[in-house]
Amino acid sequence: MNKLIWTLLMIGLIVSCKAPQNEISEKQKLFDILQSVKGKGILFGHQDTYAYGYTWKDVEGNSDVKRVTGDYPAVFGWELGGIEKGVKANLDTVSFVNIRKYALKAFAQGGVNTFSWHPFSATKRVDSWNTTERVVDKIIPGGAYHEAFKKDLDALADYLNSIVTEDGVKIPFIFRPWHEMDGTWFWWGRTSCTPQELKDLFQFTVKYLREDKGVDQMLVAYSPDRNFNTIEDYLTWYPGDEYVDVIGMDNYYDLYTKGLVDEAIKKLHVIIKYANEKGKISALTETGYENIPDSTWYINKLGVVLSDSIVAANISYTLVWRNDPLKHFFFPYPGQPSAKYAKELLDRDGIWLLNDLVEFNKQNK
Ligand code: BMA
Repeated sequence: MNKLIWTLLMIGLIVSCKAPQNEISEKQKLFDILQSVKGKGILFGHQDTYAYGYTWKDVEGNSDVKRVTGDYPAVFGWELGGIEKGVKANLDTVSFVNIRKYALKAFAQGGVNTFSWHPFSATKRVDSWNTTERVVDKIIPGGAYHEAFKKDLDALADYLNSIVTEDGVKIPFIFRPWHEMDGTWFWWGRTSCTPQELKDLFQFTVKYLREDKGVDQMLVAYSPDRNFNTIEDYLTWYPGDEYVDVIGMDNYYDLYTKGLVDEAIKKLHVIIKYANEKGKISALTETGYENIPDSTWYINKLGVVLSDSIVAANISYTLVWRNDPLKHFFFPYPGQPSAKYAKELLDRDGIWLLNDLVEFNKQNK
């Protein structure tokens, strides 16, 4: 056989052995699920739900959402702050070994995982809330600490790529970097860098993770806080459609006792419109009321927002923050005065916990 034919045969063999071109990636499957739940159910999420809650920590199968409602949340939030320092536990003392275990479990059960990241700076290793020095201009390309920042991303990527099932599947997730940049409390907030610097940081982060580190199982969420009225305001720091899958908003303030839920609804309408025009997901990526001083909050605040007809027809998920016992919790525990209201909301047809999502996916196969 001449050499050319032999070479062509070998190429043919290699191509035919590769996974079929039309096989859907885990990331695409996750995106499709988030799209297809639109108008049917809003997935309910909770940060750190398996890790700890009211008077317990790392108890197999436990979750305050489960204790109150009988089911797990459909969206599982986890925090990666600290991974860049090479330490064993995140800044909330949850070990990275456990976070991997929890995220794998959530995936195996049919849930959606999302990661937030409150990193320590690559400059002087100050925490995310320390705004005494400018950090962003020093870590973006061209900055004096850019190489140091790349090392932080290496650690992050290695960890994300280590969350692999026994069958070798890198589990898909939503990554939500540089959130609440319209606030002033983080070193990447609006008073600590320019919109362009934030865009550079966001773009570099996503590109480097995807292209250099092979983190291709990741959807990306853009999540400013509530400081916008128009789409122009909202997009001030937006890195571009090619970098973002989830058009999000964090919003605690408008849902406080003195807040105006109508404001939250209006802002969700703004992001929903943009997400729909661009074929993206929209979500209320973080909310809650610390220690739930208003026992009816889940019905009279969150419930009102989620039952607005445009919101109900369009957003894919929402997530309440973590349950650090007594002083910093956002979901009730059994007996806490708001527990019955939270259950009432989560029992509604249009608000989905894990079993609702699993059932839906079975029927959609
Ligand atoms: C914040 C607070 C902090 C926590 C951080 C990262 O909103 O809950 O206590 O360290 O998130 O989870």
